[in-house]
Amino acid sequence: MNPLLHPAPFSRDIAAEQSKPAVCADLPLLTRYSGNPLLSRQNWPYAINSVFNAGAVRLPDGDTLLLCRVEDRSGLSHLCAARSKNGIDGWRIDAEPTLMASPKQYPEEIWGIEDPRITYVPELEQYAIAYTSFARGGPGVSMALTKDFRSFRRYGVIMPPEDKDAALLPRRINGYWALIHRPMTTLGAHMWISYSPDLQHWGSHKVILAARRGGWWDANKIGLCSPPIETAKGWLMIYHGVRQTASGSIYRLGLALFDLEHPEICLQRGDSWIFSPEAPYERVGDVHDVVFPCGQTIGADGDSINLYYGAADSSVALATGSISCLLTWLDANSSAGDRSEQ
Ligand code: BMA
Repeated sequence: MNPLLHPAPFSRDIAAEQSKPAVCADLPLLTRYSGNPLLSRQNWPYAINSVFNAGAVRLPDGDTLLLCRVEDRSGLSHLCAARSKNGIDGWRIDAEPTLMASPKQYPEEIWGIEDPRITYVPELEQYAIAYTSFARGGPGVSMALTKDFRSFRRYGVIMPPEDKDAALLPRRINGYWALIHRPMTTLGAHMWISYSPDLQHWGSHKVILAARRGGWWDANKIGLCSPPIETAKGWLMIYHGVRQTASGSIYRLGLALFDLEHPEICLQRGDSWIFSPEAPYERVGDVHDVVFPCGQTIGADGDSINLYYGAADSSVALATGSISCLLTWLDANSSAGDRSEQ
């Protein structure tokens, strides 16, 4: 097993957490890289409109791979891989799209594919990519498996429209694969979990985190950001909340923690957001006031994280943080469980 792909043993996380609780209880928890944005239209080897919302993974050779959502000049999106030795600069971008929509085979992708979340699955020795496929019925969740980000086994739509913001957990839960996703239902835009014996057939659907109501920062619409991180305390989840205002939406980030063996149980949910559009490249772009992570990598210490996020639907940016700090902050700033009824 490649240690770069997996957090270090839990004991090390806990040790780090105990050594810095006072500092971690305060914001900011995520620090913007001073050279942001990392990637934008100008960096691309072919003509595009924008690049944003990238899935992320550390490859066995230590490289960071970003699978970026690229919007071409027809307005439709495809996925394109960029690789870097240090996850910061020196990006080597595929000369052509890495994964294109295939509408002949998958008509539900007729308007493109978007927002990939990558999970390395040790049992399969492959990466599972959950992405949004877009067509007349609206956005749905599709899945593909790959070993190398060069060839892909496509599963097609696994959650029909309207659904998006999905990621697979890296291991089975009680014998079943588990997918977090965000269907739009008559109940609203809440996060659900579904289980499958084979990655193709899904059931046992349950709401795991509901959008709050009224004046909350995460009222009415929430969704998963990067794939949940397994820690000794539970699955740590970064999610986005969408605030509707008179001048448009604001996409901000919050934290929640879920039970390791029963991930439908929310153990903690932060009351305030932890990251919000502030920098010019987050506030102004094709869609103003958006921070939208789809991936992170974890350092060799098992604690430091590089969070890669789309900024204003126009570029890819980086913020760094520490898993133990995020957990410590949750301890100090959450109500028990889910306060969505409040
Ligand atoms: C969401 C998704 C994201 C996008 C965000 C802001 O609904 O479509 O791809 O970044 O809106 O436009």
